[in-house]
Amino acid sequence: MARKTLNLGILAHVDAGKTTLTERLLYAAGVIDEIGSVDKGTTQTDSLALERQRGITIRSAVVSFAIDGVTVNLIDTPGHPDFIAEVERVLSVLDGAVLVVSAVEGVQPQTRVLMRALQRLHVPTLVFVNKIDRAGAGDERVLQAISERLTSAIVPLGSVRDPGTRAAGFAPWDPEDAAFRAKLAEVLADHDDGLLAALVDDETSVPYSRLRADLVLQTGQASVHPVFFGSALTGAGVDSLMAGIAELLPAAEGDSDGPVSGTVFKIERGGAGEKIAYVRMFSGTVRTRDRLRFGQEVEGKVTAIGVFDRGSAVERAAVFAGEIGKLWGLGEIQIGDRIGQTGTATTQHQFAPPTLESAVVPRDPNDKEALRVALAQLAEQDPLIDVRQDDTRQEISVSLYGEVQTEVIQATLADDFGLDVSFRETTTICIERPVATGEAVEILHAESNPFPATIGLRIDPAPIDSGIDFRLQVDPRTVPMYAYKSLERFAESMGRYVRRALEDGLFGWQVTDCAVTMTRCTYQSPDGPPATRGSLSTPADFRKLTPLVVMQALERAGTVVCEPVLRVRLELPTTTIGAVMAGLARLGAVAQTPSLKGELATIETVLPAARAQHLQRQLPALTAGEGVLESDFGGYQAVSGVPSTRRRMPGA
Ligand SMILES: Nc1nc2c(ncn2[C@@H]2O[C@H](COP(=O)(O)OP(=O)(O)OP(=O)(O)O)[C@@H](O)[C@H]2O)c(=O)[nH]1
Ligand SMILES: [Mg+2]
Repeated sequence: MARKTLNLGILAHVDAGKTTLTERLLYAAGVIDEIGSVDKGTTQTDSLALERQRGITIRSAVVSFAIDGVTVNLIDTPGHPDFIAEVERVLSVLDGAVLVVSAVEGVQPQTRVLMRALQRLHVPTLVFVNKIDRAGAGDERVLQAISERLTSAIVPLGSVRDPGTRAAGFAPWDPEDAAFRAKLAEVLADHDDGLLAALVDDETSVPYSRLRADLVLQTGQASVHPVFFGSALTGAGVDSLMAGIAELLPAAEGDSDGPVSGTVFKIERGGAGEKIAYVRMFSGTVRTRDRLRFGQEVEGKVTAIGVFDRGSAVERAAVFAGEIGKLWGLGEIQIGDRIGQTGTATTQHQFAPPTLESAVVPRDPNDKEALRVALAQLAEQDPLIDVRQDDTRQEISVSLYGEVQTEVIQATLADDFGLDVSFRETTTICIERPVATGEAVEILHAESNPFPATIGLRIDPAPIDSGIDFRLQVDPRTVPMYAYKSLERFAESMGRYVRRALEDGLFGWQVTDCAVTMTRCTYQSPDGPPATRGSLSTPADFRKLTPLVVMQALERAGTVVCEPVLRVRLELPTTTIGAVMAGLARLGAVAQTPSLKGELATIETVLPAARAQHLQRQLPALTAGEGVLESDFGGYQAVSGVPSTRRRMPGA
């Protein structure tokens, strides 16, 4: 029997109603008999104690339901920007998404960030305009905002009655409705020349069945986004959305007999502290007792499998292509690992990285080791917190997105690990970019070289956002093949050593946006060239020598420290333009000329992340409480003045 699975993400700005909608969908599908509430802490997907206390989602959670013979694995994600990494980890495993927009608040900053990511990855996406029951709910106004600020390739599939009241409802358009058909045809024709030609010929000649089939096709290609309206609270419109999910989003196609391939997108610990890996299978079948390869040449044996089926995961003997499985027994597995093959999935980040860091200090100094272990476990679930040990200060620091995440880490350490900690003041995480070309070499047997190997490296500046590119430019005969087996393995290992060395630049920051070329290589062996004296060169020698050469090359290249900046968009009453422009000038921001629309002005500017926070705090005073600030990660810009060095001062 062919299994059909749809892995569906629910994404939105914080509080738009994702978890409530998830609950509604489970109820509509008959998985639960009673609808839980976020406010009472009784939903299926906000299952962590902290989520229930705070009424917000912190971790992505999977639940499933069946509809028209398709198993839908629904992934409820957090909307708070501090937890954007949770969304990032699931993006690569989705077959489709529902983007929830509040009918009251409309398109919000995070809505845009998420939609852009979904579009970049071509994830078929339906839009659900939620909360039509709430006072102030709009329909046309929200459609207008979606079309202007998210995408114009939208087709509302129905209309709202009595918005803003408990009786608010949604009715799908009648296929015979001429205005609906015209709108549908118009949007579809944008991506379908055949349809366009047929329409130009005779608009009425295209049967509705063809338009609908085209809608399914183009939704599946993520070129058109059907829009539904409803209320997760009252249930209005939820049946239409359910039907839309089944009809319009493409279920996974994967070959269960093919080679094993899957991606690990979530790690959690079970009741006994055992590691559980959530894997989305793209191809092949994994059975209990199978030995799997993953990560950097690691192997493990699967001891148990859970597969999502009508609600939560149930124990099964195998997980097939297309499905999401929970795997037990793989002690060393990490988020981002691909199973069935080695190497991690391409880590093309879709969202901004954390831009803050802070030292975590246990109140009881004797808890240092316990804290290290606890943070290592949290980092399994969220690698971006990037736990670092600062040896000079004897402190541990983590990367952070913001205050809410800091509070959550603090509470988790207290609740789950019994550790009472405080965070030092957060500081901005900068990066370093090389400014020129720098080259260095350490020669085998040279006085300055403590290791039996020759390594020559050249570092060149590379385009912004290109990351680190490593390549070999050496005679293959000079490569210690006996130790690395193949040229590819050598290149892969050297690339890894180089990347590790570049984590700490001249000012202590991650070095990026550079091309590193290995220009010289020699090894020492009893037989091969250049067989002379001493011991065999080992991989450890190449690994240890690399950072020395990298640092020398980097010193010659020089680096510039760059800080994270935000693109800021301010909306304010025209009467306050003068005050706001003066405020921006005080923060050293160069603002574009305000654009005016009636009583409202929009000002756009770019500000260092730290200063954007000041602006946010001053805005109410500058605009009589009327100003709205939206910000977006704008990459990194060279700091003006004295470059900051990563804090390594003696302990405070
Ligand atoms: N009136 C009304 N309230 C809603 C609706 N959907 C959700 N809410 C309320 O909005 C609040 C947020 O709902 P959640 O479901 O937690 O929103 P969320 O998108 O999951 O939030 P995060 O996961 O924290 O980003 C809760 O108080 C819900 O009761 C709706 O359709 N109508
Ligand atoms: Mg939620």
